[in-house]
Amino acid sequence: MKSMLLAGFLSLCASVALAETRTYDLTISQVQSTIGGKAVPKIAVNGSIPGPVLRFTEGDEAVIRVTNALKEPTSVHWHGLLLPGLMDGAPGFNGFKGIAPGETFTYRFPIRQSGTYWYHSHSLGQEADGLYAGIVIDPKRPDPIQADRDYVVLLSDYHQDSAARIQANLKKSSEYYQYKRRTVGDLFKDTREQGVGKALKSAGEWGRMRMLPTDLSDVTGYRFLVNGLTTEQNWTGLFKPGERVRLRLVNASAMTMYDVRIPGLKMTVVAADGRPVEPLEVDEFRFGNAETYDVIVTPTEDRAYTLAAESIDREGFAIGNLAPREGMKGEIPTHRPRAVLKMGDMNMDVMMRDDPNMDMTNMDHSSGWAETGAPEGTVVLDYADLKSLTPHEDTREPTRFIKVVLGGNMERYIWTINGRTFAPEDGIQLAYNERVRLIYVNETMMAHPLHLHGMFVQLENGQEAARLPDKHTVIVPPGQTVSVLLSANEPGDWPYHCHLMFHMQSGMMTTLRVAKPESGFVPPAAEPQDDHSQHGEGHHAHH
Ligand SMILES: [Cu+2]
Repeated sequence: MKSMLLAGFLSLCASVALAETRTYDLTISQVQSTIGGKAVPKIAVNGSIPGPVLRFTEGDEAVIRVTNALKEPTSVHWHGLLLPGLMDGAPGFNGFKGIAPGETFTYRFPIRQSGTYWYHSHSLGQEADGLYAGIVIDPKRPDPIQADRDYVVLLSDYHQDSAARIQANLKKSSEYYQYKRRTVGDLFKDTREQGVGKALKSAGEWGRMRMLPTDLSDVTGYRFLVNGLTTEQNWTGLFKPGERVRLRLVNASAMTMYDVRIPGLKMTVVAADGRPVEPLEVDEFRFGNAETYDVIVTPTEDRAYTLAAESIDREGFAIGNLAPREGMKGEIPTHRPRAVLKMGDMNMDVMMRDDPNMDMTNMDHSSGWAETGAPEGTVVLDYADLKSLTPHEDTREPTRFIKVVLGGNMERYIWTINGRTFAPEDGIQLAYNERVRLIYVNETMMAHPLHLHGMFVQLENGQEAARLPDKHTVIVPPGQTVSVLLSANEPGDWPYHCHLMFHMQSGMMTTLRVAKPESGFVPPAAEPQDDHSQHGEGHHAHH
């Protein structure tokens, strides 16, 4: 017995000795940025926007010393990483108080995973003002994804207005940045095309939802950057024809989703949110805020290929290049038409609840949001196609079903979860290791990328239970219902929020609490599956 204990102790020492400590020093400071032409104050990490890419190997001990050179508190959150709550870096959660001006906070945690992730501030509007960068973690074992070149491609949206100013403007009027909103003229045009009853009905419905039919985005005026560079500054990933190039795409934008394509190249998606998936060949994909995708491309010609990420409101492109030599530029694609939201983007259940006699049989139930404008024959990545490369160990049936209702009031620019804006005392309480189904019901006409800290959820996308894709951020399309499974195996108080910066700041955030194993917390008795109609195929039901 004693010798077994000793052997165990020695092997523990050996594994500790093998783990390498990777230390980084990051200083957060204000800089004058001239990206938009005129100098405006922005927030940088070690003087740059984005900050330095942090690299680790699975099994490393991460030591990251963050010094705050701002005049306000700051924080750094490691997006998608599995770690102890205190190290997650969200002020007000798990005893983390933020980093006061002049202070240094040392983050220290073991690296338990591999893949593409990123980090950003979780204080005030600092993330939108520039505090973001990539994280790359190599697997301990040889990487199943082999490539000749490996680039982080981080997309961000850059505004002349500070985050504080944008937030104040939206509070004044949610339409402050809406230059392309629907007008009365549009309504009369619809009336001619659709008949009076139908057009008025849809205008009335939109009015009651306090949403505008063109709510693809609520902030405009952005310049879109690739690794901090404008289109003119031309970020370039070099290749030799025939090489396999791995692109680690990170959407670090505050308020922008994109349709991403590289005309002339197929993209093979090999990882989503850092987790390997069965390789999938696509022409383009829709990219939600805070998501990451790893793709492999194999350019064979001796020419520049344009990496084009078009904002879904068609305001602009983030443009980069893959090229055999520096200074080459591919063609910039023309903009696709801006989609207009339709009846199918409204939550039918809410409408039926409000007006059970409403006849919806003659209405157009298609979704404007889903219309990418891609030419016919284009293969667009569908969430339903994502399949985990490795099987999950935990495939238990969930014993509880919890609704997470996303709501909003555009008149007051308030965004809610389960009818409430963020309050520290609210939240969802789970027992340790409980298996639950979270049912996301989007009652608004905007898509919300919902992010859970500290754990991955498994997206119920129709794949077999063991192969559901892991996600840290899930786009919930307008008016639709999406369900995910969660094994609550990371104790802590985890922020759970929309990753559109100004939605989170306007209330669309709550806490998901996972009890400690020793707490003895017992979850409420398993509920009957009364919400069955709400999950799985819920969003196909009306098509
Ligand atoms: Cu949102």
